[in-house]
Amino acid sequence: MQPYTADGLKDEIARRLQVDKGQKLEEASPKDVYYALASIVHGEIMPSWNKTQQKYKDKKAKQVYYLSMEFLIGSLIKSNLLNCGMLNQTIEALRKMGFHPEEIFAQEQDAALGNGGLGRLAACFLDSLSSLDYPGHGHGIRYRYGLFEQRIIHGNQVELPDYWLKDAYPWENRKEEEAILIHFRGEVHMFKKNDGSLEFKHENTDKVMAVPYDIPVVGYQNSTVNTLRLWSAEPYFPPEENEGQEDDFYHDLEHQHSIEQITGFLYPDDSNIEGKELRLKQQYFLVSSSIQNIIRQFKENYQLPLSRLPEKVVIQINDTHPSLGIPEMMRVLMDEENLSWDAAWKVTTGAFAYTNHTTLSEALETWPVEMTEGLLPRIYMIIHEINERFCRDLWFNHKEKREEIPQLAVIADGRVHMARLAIVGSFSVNGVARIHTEILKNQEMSGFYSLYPKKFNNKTNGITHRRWLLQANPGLAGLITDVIGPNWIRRPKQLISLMKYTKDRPLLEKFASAKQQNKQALANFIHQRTGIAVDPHSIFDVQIKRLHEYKRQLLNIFHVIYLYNELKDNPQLDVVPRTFIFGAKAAPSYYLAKEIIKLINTVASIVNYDKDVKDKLKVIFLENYNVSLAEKIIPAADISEQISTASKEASGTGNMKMMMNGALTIGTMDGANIEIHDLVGDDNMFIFGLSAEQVMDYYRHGGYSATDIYNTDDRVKRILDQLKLGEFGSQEIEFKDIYYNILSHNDPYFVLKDFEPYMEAHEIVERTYRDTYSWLQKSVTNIAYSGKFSSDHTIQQYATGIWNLKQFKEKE
Ligand code: 26Q
Repeated sequence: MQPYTADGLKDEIARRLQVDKGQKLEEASPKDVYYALASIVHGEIMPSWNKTQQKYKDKKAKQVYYLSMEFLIGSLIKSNLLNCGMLNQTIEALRKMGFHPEEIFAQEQDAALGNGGLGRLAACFLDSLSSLDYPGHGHGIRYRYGLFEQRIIHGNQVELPDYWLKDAYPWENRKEEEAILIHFRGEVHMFKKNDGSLEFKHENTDKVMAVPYDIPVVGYQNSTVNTLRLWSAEPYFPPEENEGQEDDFYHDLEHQHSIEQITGFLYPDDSNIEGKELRLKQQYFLVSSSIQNIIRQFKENYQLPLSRLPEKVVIQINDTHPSLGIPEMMRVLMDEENLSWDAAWKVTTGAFAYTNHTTLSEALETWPVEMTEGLLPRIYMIIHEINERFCRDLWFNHKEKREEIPQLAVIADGRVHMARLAIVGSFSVNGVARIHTEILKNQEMSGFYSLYPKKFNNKTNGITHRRWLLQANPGLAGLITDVIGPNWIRRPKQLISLMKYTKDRPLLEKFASAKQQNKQALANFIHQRTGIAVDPHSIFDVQIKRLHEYKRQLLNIFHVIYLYNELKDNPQLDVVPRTFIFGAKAAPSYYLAKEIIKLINTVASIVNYDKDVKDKLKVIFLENYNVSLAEKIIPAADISEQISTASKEASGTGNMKMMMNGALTIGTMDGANIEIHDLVGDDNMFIFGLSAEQVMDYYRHGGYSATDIYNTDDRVKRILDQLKLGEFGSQEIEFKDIYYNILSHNDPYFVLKDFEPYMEAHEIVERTYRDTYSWLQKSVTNIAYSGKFSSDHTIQQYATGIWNLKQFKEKE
């Protein structure tokens, strides 16, 4: 890519404004400048993009396709500039032009095409694939509406539509000529062919066009540009029916509308999922487009028989959401390419690999047989056959499994079990953190593990250190480079060299000052957004993630209420000032989660204006938590709250982001917290609470009574009574449902059970913070060990352990 100087860039922006819009620089709005800049960057990316794709073709490289219903990519302008090596010049050019660079960058709408961890993971993986020169692409859906925008009104979450495509999206290229036809409903007819084999014809179908929009995925200063291909649903007009249809105008409009609905919006829930038919349509739409596309490209580019597809193609499915890709590949290979069942099965199971992201039973996908069969009759036949053959194999070849067949069958209780389909149809099944994979193997999926022990493997999640450190925290990143040189940027594990400096006091001061600047910036932002002045020298205690009972934001706010009560009783109490920062969206239909949001906001509205606790305690709920907001909060965090009920959080990735930015974790032994603990130990994080084994034991044998704790711990009783009696806010605002959920449902997430150890852990946090020097040592230790959680490392593990994929480093 051609390096621009700041002046060159400035001239080019001015020239584009003139040529494209007839504008002088003085007349240009921040949005005009953003578009001019994005078009320059896109122009820079284009040649490398074409070259990369041509190289893959010429060299017949093996490629990985990451299929996901979600890609939470956020904003791309800064990361594209960074990866093209243009970020510093751009910042300088914009300043010279009299603009605030961040204001220009903020013109881009976040692409919120995901709910949370799973979607963001997919985005980090794409960044690492390109940055490590792996031939790897994403396939997803171009939702017209992304995850809802959250407003907090009188403490309540209100959802607004996220019409992110209102203004043109500068990074996408529509590829109409590569559109693919998708079939729903219709009838399947069976014929006997001359050789005696059966032929299936799927007829009278509802047809939908899948039109791809390609977004470049730019590697970090390496000229590799892969593709994120997002599919959009459009009506299909058969060539012969193009004219003379005026009669049906309104009928056609209605039809068109119902088709465009398929890619209309992202479903906003990530647990307690409802089996809505439109969601199933979306899933099949994604996999049918992607699989047909993959097979078409394989035939065009490789000149190999389809039996050899697994040598050149591997398909990773992000949870079970794309698991219909398995029967879809069978369909294409048999019905369109004339492979036998056995040959098609060998190809399919050689190409698919499945990642599981949850053990929560509410979040495991199953679809009613009637719905599946009605919408996808041919696909259902194939799933049925997969199930028959699988169950027959169990019956005849695994006699010890006969009794377990109902728990293993792909179709059971009138439903299709997607995780079972994914396991049976894939050569690899992985969990996303060590403990999560162990739970899959030994509990949730033990029946399958004993059947296919070699399929199961762990791939601990990771995050891209380029976005989450280099780009989001330039102050800290610059300091690190000053200390250990720039090699950590390409080799993040080299952050470990920082361990040589943990006793260097003057240097630790510099780390402190980098953090302080970020805290000041966040304090300014909070003031501008909420009107509340927070003390930038207080401990910034951060919990940012989707709102879920198992993530236990409730435990956090109970701690806040406890501190508040203490300060009310004794306003002179000597405490280190704290600012509790929350960001969380609740699924719109998740009542209790919304009540917890209301509670946090209600507590905030009392605490923040109470003179007795002034300067000692602040509670900030930042609305509309998204990728861009995360980039502002994470660099400023002192404490990272990772307090899920042990065994429930598959991995977590926010924990890694905050660690990499020098925050200390307070957390349970759950998900990737355990692997953070492996690295930094008890001295450098605050572990508390029940272990996963204890939690699972309680579930199995009972034995814990929430009421006992309520009756014996005065602090707990006081808090719960305050909720019940409406002591927070007015009498109208009371939190009886939270109260009863804990006491009548026996506290299913062990909030009361872990209350005491959590309070103790927070006391240790406070004591540790008072010793600035020791705190800084721990902070730098966390940064030093965080390189292992770069998604570069994770992707290397996928590439060698599952995909058998080679880095494609071919010099021009
Ligand atoms: C499924 C069917 C119908 C509607 C919605 C869904 C659906 C959508 C999203 C189900 C689940 C999700 C998202 C799950 C998720 O984000 N899981 C998180 O994945 C992270 C990456 O592996 C982990 O770090 C987190 O621990 C896990 O909670």
